[in-house]
Amino acid sequence: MTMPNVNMLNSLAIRKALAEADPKSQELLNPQGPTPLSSSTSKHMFEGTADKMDQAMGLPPLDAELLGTIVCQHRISRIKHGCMGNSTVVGIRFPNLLSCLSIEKELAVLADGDVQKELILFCATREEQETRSFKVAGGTKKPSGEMEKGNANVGCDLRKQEEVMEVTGLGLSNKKDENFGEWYSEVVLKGELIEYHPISGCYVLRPWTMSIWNAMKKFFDAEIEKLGIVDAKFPLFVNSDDLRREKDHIDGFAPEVAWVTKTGKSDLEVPIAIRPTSETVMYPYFSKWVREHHDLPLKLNQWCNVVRWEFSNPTPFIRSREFDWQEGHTAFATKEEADADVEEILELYRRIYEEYLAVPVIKGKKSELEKFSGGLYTTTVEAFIPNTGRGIQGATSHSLGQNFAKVFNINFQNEKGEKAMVWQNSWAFSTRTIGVMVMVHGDDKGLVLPPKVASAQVIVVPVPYKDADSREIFHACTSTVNTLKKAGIRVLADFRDYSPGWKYSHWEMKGVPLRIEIGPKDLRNGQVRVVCRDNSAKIDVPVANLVEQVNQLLATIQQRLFEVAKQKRDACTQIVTTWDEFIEALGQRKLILAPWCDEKEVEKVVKARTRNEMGACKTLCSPFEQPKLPEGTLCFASGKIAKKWTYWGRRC
Ligand code: 87F
Repeated sequence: MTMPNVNMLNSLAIRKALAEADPKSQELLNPQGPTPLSSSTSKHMFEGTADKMDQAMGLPPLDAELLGTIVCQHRISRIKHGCMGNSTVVGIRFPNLLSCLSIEKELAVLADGDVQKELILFCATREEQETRSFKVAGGTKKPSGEMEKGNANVGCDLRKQEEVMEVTGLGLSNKKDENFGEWYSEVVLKGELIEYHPISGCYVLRPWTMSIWNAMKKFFDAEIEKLGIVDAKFPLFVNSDDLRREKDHIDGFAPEVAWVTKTGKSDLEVPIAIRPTSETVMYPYFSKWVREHHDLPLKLNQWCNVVRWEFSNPTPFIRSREFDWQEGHTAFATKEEADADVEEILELYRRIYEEYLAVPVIKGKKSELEKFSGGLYTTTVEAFIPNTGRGIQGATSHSLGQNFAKVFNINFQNEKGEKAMVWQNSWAFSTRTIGVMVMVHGDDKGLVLPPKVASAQVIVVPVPYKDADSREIFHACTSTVNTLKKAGIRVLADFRDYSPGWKYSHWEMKGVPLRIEIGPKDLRNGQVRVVCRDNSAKIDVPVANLVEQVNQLLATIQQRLFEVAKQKRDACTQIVTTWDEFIEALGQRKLILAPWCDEKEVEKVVKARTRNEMGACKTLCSPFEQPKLPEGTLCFASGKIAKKWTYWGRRC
């Protein structure tokens, strides 16, 4: 017997079932009136067959009235109908979750997003052996203000799709090259990195994120300990007088500071700021603790969250109103020591990006316009996102000079017995690192995690076959997990009652670097099949060499991710020497390297002249590694003598 067209059949069968149960529901599903039912969808066609299948699968009988039978994904299902408050309820028995997807989409379309016409689908699956419910209309709305421009945000529709796809493992609905912003939103949500929160710009960081963050934290903690930097914890709140003490510092940032103005029903006499950064929280204590040269250097680090009330489009990890970071604050007796600290920390940031996240960065110095206004100079690691053609500041290490020391009276008696002011630095990297990593490596199947930061480096999936002994396969999986664990490899096995294909998609979405599949043939041959997440390469590995080969493959993936990302970035880099070349390269979304006179006013002019719908072009940094600048080379923008090569681009 040939199966009728699945989509058409779903629609017709639902209409028929609902019409029979409740004439009003026909209106709901088809405002134009009833749809004639083709003979192939006759209610009686499959009668009895579904019950037999249920029995064979050991499913309990459905206790609602049987209204119809449909064919979905070549499987036989049963449809039931009822009411729940304002909602129309459709109960469908499916043998598996996959078969539920097409019908659910159909219902979503018919319900047309109208909450009054909310449809709830109940689906008993073979995998779950229980009823699941999906809202196919209405759904949880994202906080307002996160839907604009359809860029890095997810709306109701996406949320709805997500509910469907999460259980079906069918993957992403946006492609990285076609719809980058939406692709990113989907990946961070479905990769189980974040969850949305009702307050716009705030996100739940899920365990999958925190393990990435903790891998970086572990590295950084060990390195700063070697440098004699110690941890401290300062309060979340800033006294408003302290916040305003360093005027240069706070002026430009004031609109982003969040204030506590009330407790319960009473207004606070003096509002309290929530830390956007901790200079003004910490430095009154620096002033107290530093008395003479033996108290120096003072080198503190704190891991904490900060709040900056951003007004531009919030994007998970990249631009959020609350984020986690480490902030380091150091004070020295001499400028030389302070300069060395700025450099040492910047090198650690480079290593986090390049060695852990496999993201190439450029180390350099910020222009006067782009530096932290409260400091002397700012150094940075700059990343680039080829898909958007935008640069992104990865982490910064600032020389504060003596600006804050003056304002907060951080003085000491030097070796000669004279009064002197300290030299200070501050530096930070934040959870933005994770967003950059996702943007650089993710693909159309989801996250791609570098092995060094992946919570699970290997996922083991049993692939049982009908006639084969599944117990033996499960046993081989467990022993694979134990062997790898013993060798210090982070490994999980997925023994859930889903199909292997579903599990593949699920763990690909979550970006696990290696998948090990074990089926009957592998058992017979004393091997396992290893699949690389980044390039889909498949390798049969003898069980005897497992640990060695897995370690090797993880190292290869780590390296390959970096190399591929670097090649892509380099392919987007354009050297220009004239204004016309500059504008052309900007239009092509390039990372631009140009000879520059290093004048603040000239940067302002370039920014103004490139301000269009894509956003103004800024300096990203002047790289420490400077290409040769032949004498007499002119600035691409002003025509004056160029002082240095500088990277320019639009910013994320
Ligand atoms: C927003 C509101 C208030 C950035 C802000 O980069 C103040 C600020 O001071 C602010 N946004 N900044 C600059 C932060 C400088 C700095 N502080 C410690 C760092 C690294 C670590």
